[in-house]
Amino acid sequence: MIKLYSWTTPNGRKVSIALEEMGLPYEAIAIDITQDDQFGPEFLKISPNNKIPAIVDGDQSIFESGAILLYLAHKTGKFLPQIGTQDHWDVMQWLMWQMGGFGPMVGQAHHFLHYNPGKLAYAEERYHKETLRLYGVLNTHLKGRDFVAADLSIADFAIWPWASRFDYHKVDLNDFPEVKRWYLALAVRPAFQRGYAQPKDVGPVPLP
Ligand SMILES: N[C@@H](CCC(=O)N[C@@H](CS)C(=O)NCC(=O)O)C(=O)O
Repeated sequence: MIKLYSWTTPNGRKVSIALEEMGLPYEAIAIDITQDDQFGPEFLKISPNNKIPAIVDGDQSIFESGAILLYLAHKTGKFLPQIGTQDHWDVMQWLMWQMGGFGPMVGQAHHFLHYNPGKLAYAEERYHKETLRLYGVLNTHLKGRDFVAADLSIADFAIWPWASRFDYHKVDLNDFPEVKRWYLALAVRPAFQRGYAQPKDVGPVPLP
């Protein structure tokens, strides 16, 4: 059975949501990053960058959430269209958009606006502005679409858990109605709700 090393954060939930949607059996192992579990020598053997998530599947060991999502999509043949099609690259480009922007930048917004407010006005402004810009891009893209790409995909699994922290990055989803519609449609899916509650249940999916 797949072992998922994770915590109750957007990057961790990407993978638990994917596992739930794919119907893959897994064991979620809590790596409490508030207690520095991510620096433990056993965990570093599978995640040398000392960050969650990581998975072990038989003799395969993978860290970096984007790589894990791709691994799971290839393993199951689900949620990633066949390579060579535009649909495939639509998923890939939005997955990379999340990994390179709507994760790192929004994460910095969390750092300065939620965890350490009032310490550095310039950084708060910079990352909030960039977060709002990224929401604008996503909002425009989602017009007339139910999902980020043609169908539900690993790109939705990657982006949605970050949007679920709208409160941390001080975004009113009412200002981005297409993102709100997409977010709410996925929030009611039982697999998203089960994945959100891993590796421990800290309350229901946030609703705007
Ligand atoms: N690029 C990595 C980022 C992972 C990441 O930032 N994980 C955070 C939690 S969401 C973490 O483990 N932080 C612990 C630390 O920085 O010490 C991925 O997508 O897997």
